[in-house]
Amino acid sequence: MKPRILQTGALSPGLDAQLAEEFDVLRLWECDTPLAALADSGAPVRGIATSAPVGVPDDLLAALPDLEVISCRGVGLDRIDLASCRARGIQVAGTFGVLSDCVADLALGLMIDAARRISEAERFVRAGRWSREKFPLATRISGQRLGIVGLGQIGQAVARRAAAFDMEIRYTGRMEKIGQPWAYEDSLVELAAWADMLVLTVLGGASTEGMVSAEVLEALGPRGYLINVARGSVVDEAALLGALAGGGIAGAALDVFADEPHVPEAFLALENVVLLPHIGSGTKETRRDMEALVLRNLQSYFRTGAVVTPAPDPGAERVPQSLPV
Ligand code: 8YV
Repeated sequence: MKPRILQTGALSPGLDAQLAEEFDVLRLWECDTPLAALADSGAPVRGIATSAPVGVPDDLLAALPDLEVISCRGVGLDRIDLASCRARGIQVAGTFGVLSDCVADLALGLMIDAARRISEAERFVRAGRWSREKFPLATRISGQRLGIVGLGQIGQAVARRAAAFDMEIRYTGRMEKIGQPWAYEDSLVELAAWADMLVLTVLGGASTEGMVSAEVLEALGPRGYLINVARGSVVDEAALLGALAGGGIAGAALDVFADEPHVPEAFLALENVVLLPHIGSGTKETRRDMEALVLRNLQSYFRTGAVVTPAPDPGAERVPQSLPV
């Protein structure tokens, strides 16, 4: 008999089909009343396939007493209660190792875009302004100072790329990483004060919520740029809007927002911010690899009792979630 799993939302036509072939899948997003559907679901639900932006709502987790494994497409597991999974012996897997390059590529793209004003210049040409006006000078990124917040796999991939631009690199995080060539700075405010560009690659969740505060932005200063490819929750968005509108920082480039897919209206009116719809891992190649790993983690669990790419130790890093009513 195929193991019964629950899928929180559509992932991709290919992966959805593969999951349906290997498992007895309860497609939660197609149920009008999800919790009631669980009650009538027949065999006990032993696994979940989900994605990072959806995670596993707390009331869903609580409603699945037989759950053994969660396989998540993505590495940001801040929407899954890892501590309670651990307490219940539920294995949680993310797609670690296959998306770092893509997210780091995008971070570099955003650094260059923000400083060289690429998106703004493109809007300028499209608006037919080139024949009448001069586009203002931008800022060089080669040789500038880069502060990385969170030197995990993605942060390190950003650092390696930035080194090729002769950037001077420092980082901050929960602790100094032994064996890294980059200088560690334990204060985020100090790092921001030193840096020309601050790139966020840190985990989301309670421990990092709002850590890029008005004080950090003030330290970054009127010549500084903020790049966020981590989680919107890491930044105090109201403070960022104020800093961008008032010249407190030079510019920003954001792939993530606190309440996706809603982007605060005030950002749209600003020229000095690049806005993207959370596309860090959004390439055909990386999504293919992520999806293969979502499937492999479930297959491996049901064949051997262990997922392939487990979540690292849980902190209290999560946002409380609930199912839509
Ligand atoms: C998402 C992400 O997985 O890895 C993460 O934490 O946020 C992304 O890669 C992606 O949006 C697809 O769900």
